[in-house]
Amino acid sequence: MRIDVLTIFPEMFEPLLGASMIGRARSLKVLETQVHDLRDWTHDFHRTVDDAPYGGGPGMVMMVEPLVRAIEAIQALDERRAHTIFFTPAGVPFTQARAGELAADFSRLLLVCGHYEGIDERAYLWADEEISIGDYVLTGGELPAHVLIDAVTRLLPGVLGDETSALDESFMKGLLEYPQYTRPAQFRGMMVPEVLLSGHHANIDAWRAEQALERTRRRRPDLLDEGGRVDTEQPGRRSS
Ligand code: 4GS
Repeated sequence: MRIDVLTIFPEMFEPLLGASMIGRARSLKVLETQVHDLRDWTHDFHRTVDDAPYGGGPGMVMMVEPLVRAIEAIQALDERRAHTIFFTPAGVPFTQARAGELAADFSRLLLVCGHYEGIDERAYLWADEEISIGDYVLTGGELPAHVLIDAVTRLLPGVLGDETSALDESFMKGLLEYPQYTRPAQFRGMMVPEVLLSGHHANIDAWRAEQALERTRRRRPDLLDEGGRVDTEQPGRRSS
């Protein structure tokens, strides 16, 4: 997959894109990233990308002209069409299911990071999709872009080892994770649950399933349906 990012803070991307899983995906050539400075598409001496809102009010608005020039120029850098995503609290809430679809359905994404109070409404005509990463207000779309890149990259074929398949494809899909333990077996008087030390795999699987379900009931009942079962009708869940 190729991911292009359009931002006024390109320097925010290089460190995170080089680290951890995303760095590995790039080394493996599973992921290619290109970060673009929106100011490269301004024409004035001060490289202006924002202006005061029509109608008055606080703050500044991101101008449509540099944004659209940039999007069209970046589109033309590759023959694959880039599925273009804008980040805004007014977007569709981002989910694991959407991350999976983006990883599976597109070979190229263009992530547009807004700043200031907002983006000139006319620029949204160039968005294929508007995504929100949660109900809070950030200073810019850069952190949402990082969140999306991280969530999508780990789902690209070959990026993770065995780790994913076991957990993500299991009967515990749609539930919170069961509690995990590693050595030592006793820490300050706290024991690892006996069943995990037993080596009895059927019992261990049953215990984990029960724990995942119980934890989901207590902490995230919204993920379950009326009967307290995994809700396959959840908007964020994939039915397949
Ligand atoms: C989000 C969010 C966000 C909104 C960007 C105010 C700067 C800011 N974007 N999910 N202008 N939450 N964007 O807070 O996606």
